[in-house]
Amino acid sequence: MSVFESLSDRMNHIFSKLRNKGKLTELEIKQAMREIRVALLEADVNFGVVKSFVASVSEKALGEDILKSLTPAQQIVKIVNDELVALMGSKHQKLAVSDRPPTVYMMCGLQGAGKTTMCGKLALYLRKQGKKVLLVAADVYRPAAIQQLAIVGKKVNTEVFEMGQSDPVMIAKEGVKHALKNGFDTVIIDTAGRLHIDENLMRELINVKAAVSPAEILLVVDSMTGQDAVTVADTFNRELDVTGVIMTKLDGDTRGGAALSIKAVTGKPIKFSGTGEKPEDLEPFHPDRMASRILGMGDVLTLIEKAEQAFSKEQAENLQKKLKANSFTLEDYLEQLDSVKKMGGIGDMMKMLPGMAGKVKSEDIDEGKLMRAKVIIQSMTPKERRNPEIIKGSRRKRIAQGSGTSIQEVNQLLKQFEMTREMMSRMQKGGMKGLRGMKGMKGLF
Ligand SMILES: Nc1nc2c(ncn2[C@@H]2O[C@H](COP(=O)(O)OP(=O)(O)O)[C@@H](O)[C@H]2O)c(=O)[nH]1
Ligand SMILES: [Mg+2]
Repeated sequence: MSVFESLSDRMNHIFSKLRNKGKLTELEIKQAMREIRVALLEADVNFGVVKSFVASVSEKALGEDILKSLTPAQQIVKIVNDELVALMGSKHQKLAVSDRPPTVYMMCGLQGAGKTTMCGKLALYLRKQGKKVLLVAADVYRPAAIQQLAIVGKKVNTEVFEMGQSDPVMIAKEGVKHALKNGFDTVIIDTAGRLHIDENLMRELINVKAAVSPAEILLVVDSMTGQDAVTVADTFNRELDVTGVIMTKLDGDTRGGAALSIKAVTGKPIKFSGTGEKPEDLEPFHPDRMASRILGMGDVLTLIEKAEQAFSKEQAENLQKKLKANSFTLEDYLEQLDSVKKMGGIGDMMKMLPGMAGKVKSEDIDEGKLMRAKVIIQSMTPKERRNPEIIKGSRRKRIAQGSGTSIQEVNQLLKQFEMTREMMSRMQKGGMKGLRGMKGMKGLF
């Protein structure tokens, strides 16, 4: 399951009912608005947010031009889309950068929200943009927390500044000094959390803030905690005047209520989301792309960005040449399967394709199948991999035996390969549009 999956399902259902009707009466539109309201509440969106959202969509949807229009359903989808985008903050908000280096980002949030993990993700993200990043360990209450940041830093090849369990305010200051002296242009400060908001914690954070004047105070909240995350965000924001929110564990949040409520409740934008435990599992938060996902229109831009990260440039160019020459082989397919794995698995990818969000369920996607596909291809001779058409009956049997699979599975893999080849050559010619109308995408993997 991924974030917004159930909301996306509901929305799709509501809109497909509208589409089937053609012209709409006022009553039918009102009924749809009620259904949207229920869908949002079930997605755990803040009650007040739902109320004003539905009021605003209703007002526009019940306008004269929609009632008279020949394609009212489409126009209502557009209205809902625009309102969702506005609700989540309209545009992607980039991280601020200080005029005078170093730029300091201070993380805050409750214990377990994902601050330390996010420090590593941000460090990696910023390093890829050419920044020289220093991590500072200012969560001093547990020795394990400093150790954890040290491990995170090592994973992403980033220096960690620590002074053991001394005063967090002093550590933050010394960290910034260390950055200045050693040519780091960006400092990320990891701070302590508590299980609940408490006064001492807030005071400490306020002191750290005063000591280092951060360019951003980034509040990390766990999206799986739903409306609690919204309350926490509201409180932290009142005390600390944060500059942005980072929603973690979006991969485990099927409802998305917090992501949809936080901007409206706190007035502060979501800047990033965390989508897994690995350092690469970070996505800049784009309200328009999120709205697209909710409405089942896919998020091709994020997909392309992920692909760019996973495939090297040469790999992509090579692939293009092969597709043009029609010489895409099972060897290339094997390479592709590996890249797909790097991109975070097939399930997440497929859901970003237009029209697939409501159709592909996580349960449908069997990552084990991906592994078996690899084993099957590895059991073929190089000649077979390059000329899949020679793989007939006896060869199929040998391959099945060699890979510990069945002939059916070998057949299936060859069929998938053919389909992938077709899909890619269609994309090559007509972009994503070329995929429309292509049958059997669902069974692809
Ligand atoms: N699935 C998932 N787990 C995450 C994500 N971010 C953090 N975690 C996990 O959440 C737990 C707490 O994270 P940590 O960074 O130690 O939280 P902190 O107490 O705020 O520093 C760890 O087990 C992380 O691996 C995320 O985006 N997705
Ligand atoms: Mg931590």
